[in-house]
Formats: sequence, C-alpha cells, structure tokens
Amino acid sequence: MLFSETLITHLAEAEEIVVLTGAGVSAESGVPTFRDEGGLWEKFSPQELANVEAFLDNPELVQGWYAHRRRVVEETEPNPAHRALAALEAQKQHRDGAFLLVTQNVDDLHRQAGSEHVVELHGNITRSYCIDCERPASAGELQTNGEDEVATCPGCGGLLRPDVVWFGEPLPDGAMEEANRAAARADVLLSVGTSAVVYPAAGLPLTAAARGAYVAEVNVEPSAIAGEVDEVVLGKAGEVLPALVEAVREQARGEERVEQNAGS
Ligand code: BV8
Repeated sequence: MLFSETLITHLAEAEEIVVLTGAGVSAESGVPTFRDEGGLWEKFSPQELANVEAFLDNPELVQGWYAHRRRVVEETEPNPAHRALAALEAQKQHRDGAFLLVTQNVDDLHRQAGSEHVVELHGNITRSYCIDCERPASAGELQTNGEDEVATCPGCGGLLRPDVVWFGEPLPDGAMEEANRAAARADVLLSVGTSAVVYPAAGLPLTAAARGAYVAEVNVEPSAIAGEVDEVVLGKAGEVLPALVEAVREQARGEERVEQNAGS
C-alpha cells in the first residue's frame, strides 16, 4: 500500500482539509518543474529570470521565457492528480467539510480540473499586466513581431509582465493569511509535489503540524520538510492521489453504511 490506513482515516474523518501543491502535481501534465532533471531552473537560475531586476534588465528575455511557458501551459491538460484533488474537494463539500487547495503553481490547471476553493500563492501565468499603469494585458497585446521587441502597454507604453509573484515580491494580498488560517484549523494537510524550499509557501505544512494537524507529503522523493511531516508517501501524484481519494471515498461509504444500520 502506498499510504497508511491512518492517512485514509484522517482524511475520511477530517472536518477541515488543506492541500498545498507544487510543480510536481503538474509534472504528469507535461509542465516542467523547477528543480528536476530538465526543470526550468536547470537552464536559468531564478535570479536570472523570476525577479523584477532581471526583468527590467532584460525584458525581452524574461517576456520570451514566460511566452514559452504560457505556450506549454496552453497545450497541457489537468492530469489525474488535479482531478483527484477536485474530487476530494467535492467529497468533503458533500459531507459539509471545509477544503482549501493552496497552490504555488501558476499554470491554472487546478481551476481547469474543477477545483473551486483555490488560493494561488504565486499568481497565474495566464494573466499579464502593465508594470506602470497596471492595466491587464490581452493575449494579443503580448505578441511581439521579433526576438528583440518587447511587449508594451497600448495605453501608456509601459512594459507588460506576467501576473506571477517574483522572488523578493510580496504574495498577493491576503493569500498567505487565508492559507495560514486554514492550516491552523486543518485536521489534515497534504503537501503534494513540492520541494518545499520556497517561503513563505513551504512554511504552511509546518504551521499545520504545529497546530496538531496530521501532515502527509506525496512526492517522488522526500522534500526539504520530509523530516517534519507525519507521513511521506513516495510515488507519483497522478498515481497516488486517485488511489488515496478512492480509498477515502470507500471508507466514508463504509461509515455511512454503519450509521444507517445503527439508525435502522
Ligand atoms: C517573499 C512564480 C517577502 C514565478 C515562484 C532565505 C530563506 C527563506 C526564504 C528566503 C530566503 N531568501 C529569500 C527568501 C525569500 C524567497 C525564497 O523563498 N527564496 C528561496 C529560493 C530560498 N521567497 C520570496 O521571495 C517570496 N516572497 O518572501 O516576499 C516580501 C514581503 C513584503 C515585501 C517584499 C517582499 C516569493 C517567492 C515566489 C517566487 N515565485 N513562482 C514563476 O513561476 O515564474 S517560485 C516557484 O518555485 C514556484 O512557484 C514554487 O514556489 C517554487 C518551486 O517549488 P516547487 O513547486 O516545489 O517545484 P520544484 O521543481 O522545486 O519541486 C518539484 C517537486 O515535485 C520535487 O520535490 C519533485 O520531487 C516533485 N515531483 C516531480 N514529479 C512529481 C513530483 N511529485 C509528485 N509526483 C510527480 N509526478
């Protein structure tokens, strides 16, 4: 068994569940992760690309990198991991539980898979805006004719940038507060597909653990916080999560049958 009966029971009985996801949950959709073999950071370091200074220093390089990543994301679909998390949310809502999906990913795939209660800690690559007047930019306005052209705002001429959180930038207003409030109340927190090296996001499982939640991580290898969680489930998110959600559904059905028999 990939995961313990304890985890299944905790999830089946949980009143409040928080899930934190990272790039590993989208890996099986074909979206490259950051730190794995062939990952995004392998070619470029975060310092070169995902920060304001790098952008102002070389806007055509950074705009080109995000244009490439948007094209990759546009061609990808949610995978069974995304769909399992949407199913778990539906299951818990059906039983009046609270469920919050907190993602570090900017690829929009959780929303496309049907997840409703999603906090995007690091923004969303499908949105862009002008760095001067903050006017949202359309896909057409992001197009440039050649390599050395930069995409600029038709309103004020300012540079257009992706609506993602770069290193050194604050997270969206209220995002981490909402995530921390949910983690502090959670009975269970699942950390899925994250190396847990970027803060403040990586602190979320630790917040939940400190407040008594059962914390499990799902990853193909132990993350930086593996030593601080209750359970490390080694496996691909696209394989582990569907099996886990089915086991939780089975257990919840079993409990419902027992309650019905007791009531009859
Ligand atoms: C802030 C958006 C303050 C852009 C991203 C020293 C210590 C602690 C913190 C810091 C420090 N120095 C600086 C900081 C702060 C810094 C930080 O954490 N730096 C790190 C590098 C040390 N953080 C910040 O700057 C944050 N802002 O602190 O602001 C502030 C406050 C007020 C005013 C001003 C400032 C902002 C950080 C956000 C950066 N933006 N993304 C973009 O995408 O282009 S980060 C980006 O990298 C992701 O969003 C994610 O957060 C991170 C990557 O992590 P993962 O998602 O985990 O991906 P990774 O590839 O690393 O791992 C994939 C995992 O999946 C692996 O474990 C792998 O084994 C697993 N996997 C692979 N396949 C599968 C799988 N698992 C399951 N199934 C599979 N199939």
